[in-house]
This record gives sequence, structure tokens and C-alpha cells, in this order.
Amino acid sequence: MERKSGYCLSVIMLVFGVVFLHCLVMTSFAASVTYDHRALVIDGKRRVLISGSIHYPRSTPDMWPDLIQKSKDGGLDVIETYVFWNLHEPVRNLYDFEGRKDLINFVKLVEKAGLFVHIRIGPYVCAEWNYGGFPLWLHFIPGIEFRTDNEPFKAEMKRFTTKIVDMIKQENLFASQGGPVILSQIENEYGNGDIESRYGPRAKPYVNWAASMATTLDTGVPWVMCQQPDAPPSVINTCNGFYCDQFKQNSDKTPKMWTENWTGWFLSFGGPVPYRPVEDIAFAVARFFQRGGTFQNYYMYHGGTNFGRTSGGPFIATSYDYDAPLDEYGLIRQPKWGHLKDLHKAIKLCEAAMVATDPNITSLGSTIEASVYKTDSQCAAFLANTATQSDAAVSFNGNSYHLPPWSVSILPDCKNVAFNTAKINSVSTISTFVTQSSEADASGASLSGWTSVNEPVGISSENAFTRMGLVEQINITADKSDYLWYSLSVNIKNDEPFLQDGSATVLHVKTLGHVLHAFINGKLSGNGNK
Ligand SMILES: *[C@@H]1O[C@H](CO)[C@@H](O)[C@H](O)[C@H]1NC(C)=O
Ligand SMILES: *[C@@H]1O[C@H](CO)[C@@H](O)[C@H](O)[C@H]1NC(C)=O
Ligand SMILES: CC(=O)N[C@H]1CO[C@H](CO)[C@@H](O)[C@@H]1O
Repeated sequence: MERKSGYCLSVIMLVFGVVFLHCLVMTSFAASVTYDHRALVIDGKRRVLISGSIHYPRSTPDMWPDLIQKSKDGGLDVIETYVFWNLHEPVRNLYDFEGRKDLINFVKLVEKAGLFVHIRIGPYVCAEWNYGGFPLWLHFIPGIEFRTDNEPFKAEMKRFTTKIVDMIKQENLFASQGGPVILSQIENEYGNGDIESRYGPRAKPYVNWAASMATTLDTGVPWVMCQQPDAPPSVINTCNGFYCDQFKQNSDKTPKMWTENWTGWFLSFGGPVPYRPVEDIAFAVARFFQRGGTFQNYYMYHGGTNFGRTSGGPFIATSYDYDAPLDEYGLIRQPKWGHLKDLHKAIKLCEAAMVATDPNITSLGSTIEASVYKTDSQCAAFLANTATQSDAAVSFNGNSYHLPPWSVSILPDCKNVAFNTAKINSVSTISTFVTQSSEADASGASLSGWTSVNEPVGISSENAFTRMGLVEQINITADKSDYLWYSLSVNIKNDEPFLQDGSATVLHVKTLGHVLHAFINGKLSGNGNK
């Protein structure tokens, strides 16, 4: 009897324990996300955050848990993704969030791993994505003009942004609701270069409208506008680029944040395979944190694949590997992944001092710069040598340090070097590829689950029509193909003068298209591209 009741009691306690733990997990996420001039402030604490981009539709859902775990193991705190409008709303008001498009499932998996999420809604996203993420039907709305102070466009942009925000809210995924989403983005690189100026006086009202439309959606977490120097005070202007150490916020009330740091670059058909040495990325990241940055995102941490016809143009390849720390297949790319992991560890050792104060930046020579973050309890320092060729011997705090060219040393105690960006300790690995036939084996079973699709090249002859001049391409192809066939018959007699004197015949086509292949009597006769 006694034993039995004892048994009962322990079961009850176990259940209690589980419930209690569950509560802890649920409440361990931030309830409040704000910011000040130093950093994002999560639950009252300023944070140094390392983020990385993984676009959910550029991998398959069964890859997601592994990609997220490898990101966590690599020292990331945040996973960042764009949201792709044309993927989710291929037909107006008909939404699709299945399989690779399951944004909510992706966010929940990141939450399960204990990481934060930054959702960049756009809804214009660029991203080397077909039409920058805009659905084709948007193009045909009467009177529409994209990304400017235009009522039909603003109505659609607001509708889609609201749809996404509502979906996230319904699942309680904003940090303000106990979820992992700490940041969202509206628009994308609109203030970059000459984009905004091309819209003339209607650009500025649009920027202000976009910011206020976003903030009134009441997510309880901050919004950013990347590369938007004239962003209104309700949103945070952030930097995108290969280097962002020189970036200055447009307000002394916002932190220095870097939303796109290009770990490599995208691949174009016929172009070189992009490669960015990890020493250079590590240098750029360390410089950013040295000069007061507190949020940094790798674009991309995992690039993945442009499936189907999702890759943007012109000539962007289906591989979106990006030379990222996780390669196209989700394998760890060394030494990139490991070296950045070591960098993240060193930066985190300085976090307490970094968030407590602005850096004191001093020059120790024409190419040598020291930054000190000093509080009562910690002193952390970054020493940089920005010379591209020569080493430097630096004396700092009474000690001497050797700095290789183009490198930063991180000293979490202002004395001992925890990490130097040019010195790689993680091992290189070389992947070996095995070939597997996509043919069925003797038993008839397919060895791999691979399938391929044939893209229709141009519209078919049943749909042919006659027209003078060139037509608007996307209207005619409905974006089902990148190609459109034009044909013209000419009868050439044997006694044509140009056949006699051997002079060349030139085909002139006036087009704004990207590439043209000319066939004469069915034979490829030449190419031209813009
Ligand atoms: C910044 O560092 C320099 C050089 O060590 C020192 O002279 C100066 O007093 C420091 N400034 C502040 C505000 O701590
Ligand atoms: C686009 O195509 C539709 C038919 O699909 C046609 O009615 C319309 O005039 C075209 N618009 C333009 C701008 O070419
Ligand atoms: C200014 C610039 O080149 N921006 C690019 C940053 O990288 C992303 C992703 O590669 C592109 O979408 C932007 O156009």
C-alpha cells in the first residue's frame, strides 16, 4: 500500500515538473523589444545580436531543422528571412502556404531551436527573386505604379503586409506575444543609390506612408527600413553592404544595425563562381562591432536553391549558394562556418561591456585603430590594422601586439587576444561528391527522388498571332517562360545582289529584351544580349 501511494506521488510530481518546465520555455522569450541608440533592448536588456539569412523557400522543409541547428551551433542568435509575395499569392486572394512556402512552420522551428526571427516582409524584396517578389497580377491592376505614392499599389501592399502580420499574430509569434519574432522590415533598399530619386517628389510621401502603415499594424516589435537614410523616426534605418563600419544612423535614438552583409554573391549564368574569403568577412564584422555596431546579419547564412522559375533576372542561376557558411545543400562550409563561429564567441565575450557604453575609438597610427569598451567591471578592446599589405606591431595598454594586414584582434579583457580575424583555426574540409544515377535501377526503383521539369520555350504556335512590331513581353508570356518566339518569312531569290557580291547580311532587332537568339531556316545564326 505504502509503496503504491509513493509511486502515485512520484508520478504526480513528474507531471508537475514537466508542466513547470514547459511554462519556463514558453516565457523565456522576450515580452518586450525596444531599442535605444546602442542596441536592441530585449526584456530590458541591451543585446549584441548575430543574425543570418535563410530564405525558407530556398530549401525543403525537411532541411529546415538541420539548417537552423547548424546556425545555432555557428553562434547565431537570429534567423532572418524575406517573405515572398508572388509565392504566397500567385492568384489574387488565393493564398498558398504549403510545403516550402510554410512560413509559419519555419518560424516555429526557429522558435523551437531557441533563436529569434527577423521577418522582412517588403513586400518588394529584390532578393534575386523573380519580379522582386511581386505577383504578376499586380502588374495588370489598372493605374498601378509600383513602390510610389500610388493608391492602387498602396492598397495591395497594405493588404499583403497585413495578411502576413495577422498570420504571425494569430500564432502568437511576435516577441510581444511571447514568440520569437523580434523585428520586421517594410520596403527594401528603397533609399539606395538612385532608386528613390527616380520616383521624384512622390517618393518621400510613399516612404512615410510605408513606415506609418507598418507601425499601425501594431506588432509590438520594431520595424526597420534598410538603406533608407530618410526613414522617419518610427522605424530604424539600417545598413546593407560588404562593409558597414562607416555607417551612421540617421537618428541618435536608433542603434547601428547591419541587415545585409554579403557573405559572397549570387551566381549568374556564365559568370564566375563567387568567393569571398572568410578572413575578409570576419574583418568586416569585427570592424562593425569595433565601431559601435550591435546587430549584424549575414546575407546569406544559407543561400540554397532557386527552385522552379523563382530566380530573378537577368541570368541569375538556379543555385543561390552565395558562398555562404552553409552551402547550397546545407553542408557546413569550412573554414568559413568555423572561423565565424570563433569570431562570434569572441564578440560575445565582450557583450557586457559593448552594450554598456559607446566605444572610445582612438587612432594608434595611420592604419591602426583601437576601440575600447570600458565599464567598472569589464574592459574589452578591438585592435584593427586596415593596411592591406603590411603587418603592424602595436603597443596598447603597455603590451605589444602583432596585427596581420587587414585584420582585427579582439581582447575581451583589454589584454589577451581571444581572436584575430586573419588567423584561421578551424580546419578546411573538402567535400567529395558521389554520383548517383537518376535512372531506375534493375528492380525498377528510382535511386533518387529527383524530378525535372521542362520549361515551355516561348508560347506555342497554336497561340500565335500577327502584330506589327514588338509586344510587351511579360504580358504575352504571362511569365510562364522567359522566351517569346517571333517569326518572319522572307523569300530570297537566287539572284539577290547580296548573294552575288558576298557582303554580310545584318539582322536589326530593336528590343529592350535581355537576350535574343536568331534562327534562320531552323538553324541558330547568332545571339545578342543587352
Ligand atoms: C579615450 O581613450 C584615450 C586614449 O586612451 C584617452 O586619452 C581618453 O581619455 C579616453 N576617453 C574617454 C572618454 O574615456
Ligand atoms: C495585356 O494582355 C491582355 C490580354 O491578356 C490585353 O487585353 C492587354 O491589352 C495587354 N496589355 C498590354 C499593356 O499590352
Ligand atoms: C545595393 C545592393 O547591391 N544590394 C543588394 C544586396 O544584396 C541583395 C542580395 O544579394 C540584393 O537583393 C540587393 O540588390
